[in-house]
Amino acid sequence: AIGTGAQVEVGDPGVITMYYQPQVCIATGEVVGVEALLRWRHPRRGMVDPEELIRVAEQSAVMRLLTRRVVDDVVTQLARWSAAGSTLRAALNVSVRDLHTGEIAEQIADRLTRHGVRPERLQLEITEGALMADPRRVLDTISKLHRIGVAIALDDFGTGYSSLQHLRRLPLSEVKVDRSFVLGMADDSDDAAIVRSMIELAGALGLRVVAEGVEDERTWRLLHAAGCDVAQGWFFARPMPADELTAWLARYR
Ligand code: G
Ligand code: G
Ligand code: NA
Ligand code: MN
Repeated sequence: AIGTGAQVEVGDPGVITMYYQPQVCIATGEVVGVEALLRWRHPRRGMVDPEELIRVAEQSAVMRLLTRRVVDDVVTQLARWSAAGSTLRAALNVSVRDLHTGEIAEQIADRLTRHGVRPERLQLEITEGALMADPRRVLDTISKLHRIGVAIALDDFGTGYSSLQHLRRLPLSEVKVDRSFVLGMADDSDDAAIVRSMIELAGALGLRVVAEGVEDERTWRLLHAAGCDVAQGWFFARPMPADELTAWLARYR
């Protein structure tokens, strides 16, 4: 019972933190934003793949708590960057189930107001899988966020349940070309052709295009030539804790 001092031995659960990976404007070389990525450092297992953590969390109420924590951390971080004079934007990932209720929209609105962060500085990355599960409710939640000014990005574009309908029906500002295509484009002319078509299509629809998984200069040059807007990948930096990012930004250029 509570108050007896007895505790269930669950072991050290480790630490969950947010890492941030820079996104670079291809035309100017400027850092325009960051993607927030969850990291779980386990005392015995080391860094656990976030996909594994999320897969497990999604089967229970833990995902809801995890997402609340991510929103809190990212908005708090945006407020800190603002206070330091930075206009950096941050994107966060949400899982399918997070979008099935309006709760996340309310939480985000509340945190932005509380921290005095402008909604335009925040972006939500959603995957097409989320849209398949319950398109109406997901669209409802996304529209709520869009109305308050939060930007929406379609993540992993080109994989899974890709439908060009999503590009039309959703209030998107950005598509992220899946890294599987970007990783291949320097060596595989099919991948390069697919990436170029995606850039052209998104551009024609007025959407910003981000290429993720940019690992080398050749890929960067190909994206530049193709008119891609933003690049993200190890060529610039790996995801890192906020304090390391501050130091990295100071060194960059
Ligand atoms: O960070 P990579 O480093 O390994 O991320 C692996 C996967 O985990 C990606 O598909 C990414 O979208 C997902 N992911 C990372 N951080 C978060 C998060 O905070 N929330 C959710 N829902 N997914 C995340
Ligand atoms: O949300 P999404 O699945 O798009 O998550 C981005 C994933 O891509 C994260 O797991 C991140 O660690 C990973 N990533 C970021 N940059 C690179 C890169 O240059 N190469 C590879 N292979 N992975 C990357
Ligand atoms: Na993402
Ligand atoms: Mn992605």
